[in-house]
Amino acid sequence: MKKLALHWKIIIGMVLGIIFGFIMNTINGGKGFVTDWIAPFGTIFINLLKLIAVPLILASLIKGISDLKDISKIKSMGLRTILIYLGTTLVAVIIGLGIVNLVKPGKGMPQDTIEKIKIKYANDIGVTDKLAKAAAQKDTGPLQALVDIFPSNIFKAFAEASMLQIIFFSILVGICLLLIGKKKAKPLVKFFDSLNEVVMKMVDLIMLFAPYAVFALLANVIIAFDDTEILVKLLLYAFCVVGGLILLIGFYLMLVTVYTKKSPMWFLKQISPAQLLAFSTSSSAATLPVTMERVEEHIGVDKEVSGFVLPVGATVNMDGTSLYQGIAAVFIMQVIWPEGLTFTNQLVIIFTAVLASIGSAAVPSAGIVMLVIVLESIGFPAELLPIGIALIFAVDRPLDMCRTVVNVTGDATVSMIVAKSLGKLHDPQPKEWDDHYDEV
Ligand code: DAS
Repeated sequence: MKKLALHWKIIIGMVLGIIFGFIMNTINGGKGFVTDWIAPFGTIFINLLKLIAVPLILASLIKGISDLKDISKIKSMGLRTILIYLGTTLVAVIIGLGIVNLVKPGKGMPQDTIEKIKIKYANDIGVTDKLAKAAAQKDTGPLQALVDIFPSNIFKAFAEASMLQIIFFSILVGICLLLIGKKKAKPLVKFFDSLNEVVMKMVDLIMLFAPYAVFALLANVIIAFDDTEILVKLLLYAFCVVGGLILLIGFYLMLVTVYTKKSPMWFLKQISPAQLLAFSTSSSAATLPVTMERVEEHIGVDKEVSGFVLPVGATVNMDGTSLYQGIAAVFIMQVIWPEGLTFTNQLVIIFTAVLASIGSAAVPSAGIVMLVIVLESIGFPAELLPIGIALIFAVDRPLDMCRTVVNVTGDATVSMIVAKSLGKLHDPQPKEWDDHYDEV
């Protein structure tokens, strides 16, 4: 039998994980079995991906920049990346606000449903924890995000996986390697060249484990669902978010087709393993090594572009999250604060959702923490915040999985556009290993 391509193996692992999770939900002690004996394999997989993210960013950025013919390209790449990222995030929020104002999923929610949600979730640790994280983030100064880019100790930045600090350091090293001249730079350039190859090989090896890991991750998500009654009441809201995310993917495919002249179906096929992992892990950061491997080796974006655009994107560009924040903020107001539904407030939501996506961490449920900041920006009553977050909490994990797929797809799209604009998008030459794990 022809060996199955990687994305089919992952899809089979996901489907079996979902079925297994539902079966375990019906068996006495099944949830405990999944938690104790299955879920850890998903955690191991995410740990391995996070393990290689830092060396991968370091090696691909330093190698990429030290290969550049002149430094001016870095400024132009940085400017294009930030401007395109802000543009796609703005489109995302506007799509979200358009849908939620059209469909009005929060209109007429029965009071008894609101009461049930309030009793069940308003004091849930998941909600209070997000409120506390948002409060901590709010207390920082206006330029804290800028200050946080500059590390005082690079080993601390590595230890904490502070993406923007690692990116800053990598760019600084890459530029200095260019400035000291090829002869003096050669030993370090060779080192980072080899490090990049080694880490890319680690991605291949780790991905062999992916189908089994997604089985564990999805089974663990399914056993967490125990509130189908409230989930049904939130379906219209969930459909607004998923519908908006699908429209946003369509927007990306239009950009890929118009700007890079590549087939949108070809693009989706190449990026699909990263999308499937984003869905399974709900973490752009954990998916980053696979996104980089797919974009570089299967889509043909040069390292110096992917090594900059993708880590920056995983950190500051979360279009799926921004779209979700627009919808969630208006949905919550439709249900418990209709007086806040003014045009001005919706303009403020656009502005703060774009900024909030820059502040969101690329980890599961980061979007909810930033949603609190978006709500506070429009003067949402503090005493209603726990109820507001509780309203969307029950259905947030599957929506987080979906919006993470879009975050990753958006980053890959922008990396193609920036590469094309700099003449750094070439026909991919997948390594000989690809037939080993992936016959795309
Ligand atoms: N899970 C986040 C990510 O990793 C997105 C979110 O929480 O909205 O992209």
